[in-house]
Amino acid sequence: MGQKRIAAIHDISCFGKCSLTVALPIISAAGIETSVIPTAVLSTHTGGFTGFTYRDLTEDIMPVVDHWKTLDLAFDGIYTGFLGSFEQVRLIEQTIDKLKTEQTLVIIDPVMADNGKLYAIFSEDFPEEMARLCKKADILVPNLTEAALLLKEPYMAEGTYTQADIEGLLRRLSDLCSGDVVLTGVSFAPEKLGAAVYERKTGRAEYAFTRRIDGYYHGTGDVFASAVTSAVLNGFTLAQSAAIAVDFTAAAILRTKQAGTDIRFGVNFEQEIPAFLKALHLA
Ligand code: PXL
Repeated sequence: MGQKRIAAIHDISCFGKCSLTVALPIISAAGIETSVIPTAVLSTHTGGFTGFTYRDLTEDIMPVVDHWKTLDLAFDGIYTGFLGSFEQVRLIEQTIDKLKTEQTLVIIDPVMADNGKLYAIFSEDFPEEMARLCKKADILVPNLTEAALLLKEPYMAEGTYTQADIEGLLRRLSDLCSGDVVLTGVSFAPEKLGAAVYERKTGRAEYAFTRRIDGYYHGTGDVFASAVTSAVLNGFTLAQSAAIAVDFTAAAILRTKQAGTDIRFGVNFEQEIPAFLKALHLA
């Protein structure tokens, strides 16, 4: 069987483990060739650090795509995350149009917000732009804050929503993208946290929960979405993929918490890769 290939389109945050420094090792470890389009190079991610450098690579995106087009490359997946500007969002829409074929699964993590708040670097009109890109997703992977912003609905804080609320949100997100949805940060009980999955073809919602580990660790959304991407491209159902990704992410967070690491420094997903590969039946 031929090896699967994806294009991962994110920034490189040189320190702090998120975006490409997470996507590349995780998806590669899962046996998938991971081509990259770096959208920017930062000294660190923007979550909790000040004074970080930011080298914008917007001008390089389309020349990379156009060169790839001359090579007749086929992609089984296109996976996008953090995008730094309106222009980048538009260029990634064009990139998907150029690189996607019938076999390509488009996975979009609309990175822009958490805990009820838009990240400070984005303007209030950014979510509308991101919502347009999300229409191209076969699998959309937002958290609850991003879901609310994409749908222009009030954010539902934990403890204020029911299962019916979540399932309504899943359906509206699926209508937005005409695809499947994995919604992260869902909790119906204080000691459990996880993801809700909606497959458009069955119209059914499923859940994957794990024991909650207190503390907000940076980059966990990228670890999760990279793991979902890895599992789906290895042939697992979306619900199975979400369960594998929830377990992998939670194990990495627990290991990091036990080590007492600064929450800005990212999670120790590297030492959970052997268990992740076992869950994927690759080891
Ligand atoms: O983890 C998402 C992410 C990716 N890249 C950059 C970020 C963030 C979140 O803040 O700042 C540069």
